Amino acid sequence: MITRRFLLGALGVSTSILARDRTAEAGSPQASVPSTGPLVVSTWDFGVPANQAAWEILSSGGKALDAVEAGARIPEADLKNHSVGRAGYPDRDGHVTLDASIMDELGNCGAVAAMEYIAHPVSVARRVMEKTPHVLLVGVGATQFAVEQGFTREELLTPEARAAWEKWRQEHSEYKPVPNRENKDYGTGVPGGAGNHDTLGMLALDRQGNLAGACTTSGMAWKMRGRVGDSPIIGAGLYVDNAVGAATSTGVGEEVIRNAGSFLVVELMRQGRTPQEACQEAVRRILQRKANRDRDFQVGFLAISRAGGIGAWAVQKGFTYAVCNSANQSALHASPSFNG
Ligand code: SD4
Repeated sequence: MITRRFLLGALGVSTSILARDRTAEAGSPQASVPSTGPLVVSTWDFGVPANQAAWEILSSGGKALDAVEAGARIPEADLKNHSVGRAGYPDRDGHVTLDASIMDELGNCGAVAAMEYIAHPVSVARRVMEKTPHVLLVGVGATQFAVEQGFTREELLTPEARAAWEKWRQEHSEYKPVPNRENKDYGTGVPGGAGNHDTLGMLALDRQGNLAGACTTSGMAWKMRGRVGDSPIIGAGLYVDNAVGAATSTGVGEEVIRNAGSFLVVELMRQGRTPQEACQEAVRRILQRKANRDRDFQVGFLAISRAGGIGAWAVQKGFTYAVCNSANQSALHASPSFNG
């Protein structure tokens, strides 16, 4: 079992950072320059190369917002990654539909959901934020907006993803109305785990002391057509408050949406919890609502405070997250969890 002390030690988080975190709720909305220096964290192992792309911007004094967009574009372009961007696994009808969100230090945010044919949803989300009066564009409207903005319209279903979908169809000739239950993780056997579908959630703190976050995914593999998870929902899959901290999530999005997960994590930090305590409590709330029913799913939260503290917690073991700062650009950590 990974103890709190072990995790903090592994992260190099000092008790003075924790002490500062506990006073976060008293903080003003103005950013304070972090004594920890810039920092970027991401969900899952593919967060390591994503962090490194973000780090190129952060380490040269760039903005957290630019860093998280650049970082999220790495798994979006990775043909081996079947859970984010191009080459993502399709829905049950064979369509690759992408979700993404982005949020900056001022509370500006943008998102796209169930968007087809555009390989970099995080960048379209940023355009929604910067070029429209809206927060969220969906489906054909999102694709239309992206094309108007100069993004290339292209097929995102790769031969490998198509083959995996066809295999799934053969094995599931009768459609079952609870698609998440079909998405068993190959390692732990739970929906939302690391085996076949993950999400990149990325949070950054820049040299100016400003926070930003991004979240990008192709959602649950073989989902119902039109299904949208937590990742493009501000407050569910992503939330940033420059006075407090930032949070993101991965796993079964329905469970996160029901509990406004990332907003909850940030609010708990505002009340004085450390990032890790806040993530743990948010997972506990999700499980509490489930009572003793249907607890065989994965949800993981990752959070940073404005002081540079880091925390994570998950329902099941197996959730990993990448941490990148001036000391180490390729660290990967195992999140503590309730179940093992
Ligand atoms: C979703 N949260 O669409 C995403 C999927 C995911 O691990 O993160 N799976 O619900």
